[in-house]
Order: sequence, then structure tokens, then C-alpha cells
Amino acid sequence: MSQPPKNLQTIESHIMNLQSLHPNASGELTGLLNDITFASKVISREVNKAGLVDILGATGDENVQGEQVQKLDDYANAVFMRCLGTKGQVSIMGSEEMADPYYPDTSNGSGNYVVVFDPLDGSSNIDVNVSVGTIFGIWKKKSRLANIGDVDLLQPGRDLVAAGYVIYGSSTMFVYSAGHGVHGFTLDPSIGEFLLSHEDIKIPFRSCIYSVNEAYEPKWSPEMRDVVRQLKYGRATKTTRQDAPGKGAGMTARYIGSLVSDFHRNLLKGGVYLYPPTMEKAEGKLRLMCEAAPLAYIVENAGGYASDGQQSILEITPRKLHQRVPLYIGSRDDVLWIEKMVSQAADPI
Ligand code: P6P
Repeated sequence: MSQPPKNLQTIESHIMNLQSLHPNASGELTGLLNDITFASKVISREVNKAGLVDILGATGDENVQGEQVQKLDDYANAVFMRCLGTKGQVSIMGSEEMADPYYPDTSNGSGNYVVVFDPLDGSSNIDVNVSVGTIFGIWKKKSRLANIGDVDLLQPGRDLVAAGYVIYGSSTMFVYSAGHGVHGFTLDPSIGEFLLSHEDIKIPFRSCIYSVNEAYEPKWSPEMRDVVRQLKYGRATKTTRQDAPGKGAGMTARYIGSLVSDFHRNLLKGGVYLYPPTMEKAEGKLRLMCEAAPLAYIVENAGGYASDGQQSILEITPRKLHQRVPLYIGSRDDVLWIEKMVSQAADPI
């Protein structure tokens, strides 16, 4: 007989405990977070049987990003659309899979919340059985319901009230923060519950891992080439990395090509993920609202930092829903150093 897990706390009870920190809370955010955990269980079931049924491969359509839409992308987006805001809490939904925002019916609720999500990031990896993920951010609307619009949607990450991601890997994990630490829950499929497995996650101050697609090196700026060279050979401004035993002066490289997977590993072990701009993509590839800002909120609540090379990701007010940004995210010491190297090159005086 296996021993019962020491801590049988479900994510629902954890979220309820957080709600008790806010005596005036209406319970709407709690309900919304529970909607998201339910949606991720439904998506997890489908992702984990991919390959067994005809849900692999592309639909033949292109999304607003000009990328091939995978069947599971569509499915995951539909699940989020159907499961979120069941009590009228959500007045605007933005999805990486939809060109325009969606305005749900709020007649039976307050419409207090705005949710932006990437329903299935890294989905091109599904066909080769690599982990993929969901990323979400939750803001509070600023206007009266009658005047809902871009001022409510295009908010900086600094104003997030909660954010999180789900990683569909060797196990399905739900990691979130509502401003009181970062907590990870692992799905026990036998009971259909997310159980607390990583309480109060803190990212190591220094990295021992760097994650970047080095195939683009010829298209980077000279200072970015120097940054990655120093990550390999050891930073000129640092002594040998005592915190990376056996790694000598530099770090080890890990790049899965699935942002949630690379981010999650770096969060737990200490690492820095880089998606620099290139000559073709001056703004980088990753989306500010549905990828960079939610993960920046998570990493800052875990003691890390996220930058676009000039400023904190959380300080950027989006110009548009699908705005892209360069992204450097992970262990605080290394991301601050990268931001210094990049901003000095941009403004050498
Ligand atoms: P590249 C997946 O398409 C994604 O948005 C992230 O999940 C991933 O980190 C990145 O793009 C990979 O991009 O250009 O290295 O293939």
C-alpha cells in the first residue's frame, strides 16, 4: 500500500486560503482560477492522448501570428473560451489564437476580470512528444462595463492580479501566483486533483543554465553575441561560478524550444532564457501579453527578473494585444546583467 502524500492540499483549497487574506474578496477571482484549473485538466487529458486519436498535426489554417494552427491549439483555445468566466466574471478575453479580443456575456456577473492566455504554447512540439504549456494572465478591468475597451485590455504586467502556467509534460503541473508567492501543483490523474507539490518556489539568484536558440547567432547584434559568449565562458564581471559545481566558468546550455518547459526548468534550477531580437524580428518573437508578462509576474514573485533589454517586462504598457517583445527572463543576477549589457550598447554614453 503506497503511503498517502504528506501534503494533500488541493489547488482549490490553496486558492480559497489565499482568498481569506482578502476579507472583502467576492470569490470571483477564486472562481476564475478554478475555471482555469478545470480547463487545464481537460486540455491535459487531450494532450496526453495525442497520437492515439486524430488530433495531431495542423489544421491547415494560419493564426494571427502567421503560424500553422495545430489541431490541439484550436481545441485548447475552445476549452478556455468555454470554461472561463462561467459566472460572468470576465469582460474581455485575449488569446494568442485569436486576432481580436472576445467580449463574453457578463449579464450574470460583474465582468471584473480580463484574461489573456496562450492556450497551448509550443504546440509544434506535440507531434514529437515534447512538453507544451498554457500561459495565462489575469487583470482587473478599469472602466465601467458599459465602456469596456482597450484601456481595460492593454494593461502592463505590473497590474496583474494573478498569472500562471500549466506544463503538460511527464506530469501535468499548474504553477501560479496571486502576489503571495509562487506555488506548484501536480495533477494526480487517478483522483483528478492538482495537489500542492512545490510550495513557495524561489528561483536561485544566479543561473547555471542558459536557454537560447543559437542557430540565430548570425542574426544577433554584436552585444548579444558577446552576452551569450560570456554566458558560455564566464562573465568578465564575475569570478568563476561557485554555484554551478563542475560547470567551470560558464553554464550549461538547455533549449527545448517550448517556452513553458524552458522557463519551468530554469525557475526550479536557476537559469536564464533569452529570445533576442534579430535583423528580421526587431521586436523578437514572443508575445508580451500572453507569454512575457505572465511569466515575468511569476518569476518576479519567485525572486527573479524579466527584461526586454531596456526595462522590466512588467513596466511595459502594450500598444496592441499581440505586441511582441525581446525576452530575457530568469535568475535575477544574470537577467540584470544582460539588461545592463544590452542597454549600455544601445546608449554607450
Ligand atoms: P524558435 C514556440 O513556438 C515558442 O513560442 C516558444 O514556446 C519557444 O520558446 C519559441 O517559440 C521557440 O522559438 O524560434 O527557437 O523555434
